[in-house]
Formats: sequence, structure tokens, C-alpha cells
Amino acid sequence: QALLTDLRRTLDGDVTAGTFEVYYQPLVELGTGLITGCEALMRWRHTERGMVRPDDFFGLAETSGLAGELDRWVLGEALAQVAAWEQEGIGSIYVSVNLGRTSMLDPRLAEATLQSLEHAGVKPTQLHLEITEHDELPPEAGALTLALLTEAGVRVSLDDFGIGYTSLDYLHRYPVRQLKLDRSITSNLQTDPSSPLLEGIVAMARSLKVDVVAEGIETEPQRERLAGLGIAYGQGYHLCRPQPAELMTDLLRQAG
Ligand code: G
Ligand code: G
Ligand code: MN
Ligand code: NA
Repeated sequence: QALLTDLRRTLDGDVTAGTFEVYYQPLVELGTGLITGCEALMRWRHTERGMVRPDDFFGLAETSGLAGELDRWVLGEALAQVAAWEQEGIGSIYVSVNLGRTSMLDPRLAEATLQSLEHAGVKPTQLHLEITEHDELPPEAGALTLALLTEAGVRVSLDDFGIGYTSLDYLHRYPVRQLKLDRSITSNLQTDPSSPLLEGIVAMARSLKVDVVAEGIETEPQRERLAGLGIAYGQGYHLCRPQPAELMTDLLRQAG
């Protein structure tokens, strides 16, 4: 398949096939507007097709065995970026990196991640790893790895919370420190003025001592409602779109 060949070539550094980039989207404290972290989102600039989004190549990467390498590349990039921001003194923020299915199953993930942190000179507390529900993931997959990483100070974030079947199960399987409410929950706010579900999630998160991030905030009324419900953090186009690293750096300079 042509796309797979190009993916491989890009990974091997063949720029005639394409290049990978990391975009950054801030995680914002809803009460103050302060940027507390940034999510690293992979982009593939394909020579002929232009910008290809992860949804259009990550599936292929997972089935062809390239996904682990992609995740590791993003991790290295993101940690180097955080180290550069730290060095410039423009804020002590964390970076949130998505883990795919392959990475969750990788027995060397803990070791490799700690090595990357050390190599970049970044404190483990400045790294969040976003995990999400995957089909047929063995119940113990990643549990030991994530426990080891948590022990070292890395934080685990449960992505796409509220749409899967096993979200609640994941909460006790893994040492989760942060819940990211799926953006469908945020968009339902518009049509559903009462929010017993959200109130319940906030109460649960409080008793579990995990932070809550609302994803997909696209309007000011949504931001206000979510903040009013006691949700501390948010992410979404209304707060800030995913940005190339240089633009993110400018934003952080202005904010600081
Ligand atoms: O950035 P965008 O909204 O197009 O991302 C689409 C999906 O791709 C999201 O579910 C996101 O979590 C995922 N994604 C983005 N970057 C990475 C990455 O580096 N690794 C993995 N595994 N998934 C990613
Ligand atoms: O699955 P995950 O939560 O990692 O997905 C992140 C994806 O959500 C990224 O592709 C990002 O581009 C997208 N995204 C971020 N903010 C918004 C938003 O406000 N609205 C929509 N529709 N997508 C968003
Ligand atoms: Mn995510
Ligand atoms: Na999500």
C-alpha cells in the first residue's frame, strides 16, 4: 500500500515522502485562563497529500507495527520542546502525550520513557501520558508499566472519558490522575441544560482525587457552564487551537 510505504519512508527520514510534526494544544485552567500544559498532537506533512491527520494514518501504523515508533518519536519531540520552554523560562508546564494500543502493550515502555525523560532533562511530573480504551486490550496490559511510571512521578490521564464501555474499569485498572471528558459531553451541554451526569462525574473525580479536563470547548457559554460545574481545566478551539511549536512558543511568551 502506497500510504504505508510513505509512512515508513517518512519514519526513515526520507523527506521526499514527508515529514512529521508535533502540534501543541494548551490545557487551560478554566477559572484563570492560565496554560497548565500542552497536548502533543502528531501531524504528517505528506509531500503529495498535504497535511494528513492522525485519524487517517494511526490505524495503519498500529496494524503495520509502526505505531510504537511513531509514539516514541512524538514523546522525544515533546520532551525536547518542554525542556526548551523550561530553559527559556516561559513557564513550567507539562506535556501530555497520547499512547496508542501498541505502546500500551510494549513491555519496555516504562524503561524507554524514563530514558527519554532523562535524555531530555525533563522532570517526570512534567509528563502526562494519555491512555484510552482499546478493543481487546488484555486486562493487565500496561498496568505494571503505568504503575512504574507513576511511581517515578509521571501522570496518567484517561482520554475520551465518558464514551467507552470500560472507562470506569480503567479507573481502577490504572493509576489515573486526570480524566479528560470526551468532547461529545461538552457539545451535549448545549442541548441539555441540566447536567446530572457531569455533576456525578465531578463528584466522583473529587472523591477519587483526580483532576477533570473538559475537551472540545468551542464556545464561551460552554466554558462558563463547565467552570460553574466545578470542572477545573479545559481544552478546545475556543481556548486555543492546536498550534505548530513555534506559534505555541510565541503564545507562551505572551502569556508569561
Ligand atoms: O489532532 P487530531 O484531533 O487530528 O487527533 C486525532 C486523534 O489522533 C486523537 O484521538 C489523538 O489522540 C490521536 N493522536 C494524535 N497524536 C497522536 C500520537 O502521537 N500518538 C497516538 N497514539 N495518537 C495520537
Ligand atoms: O482523542 P483526543 O482527545 O486525543 O483528540 C484530540 C483531538 O481533538 C485533536 O485532533 C484535536 O485537533 C481535536 N480538538 C481539539 N479541540 C477541539 C475542539 O474544540 N473541537 C473539536 N471538534 N475538536 C477538537
Ligand atoms: Mn488526547
Ligand atoms: Na479525547
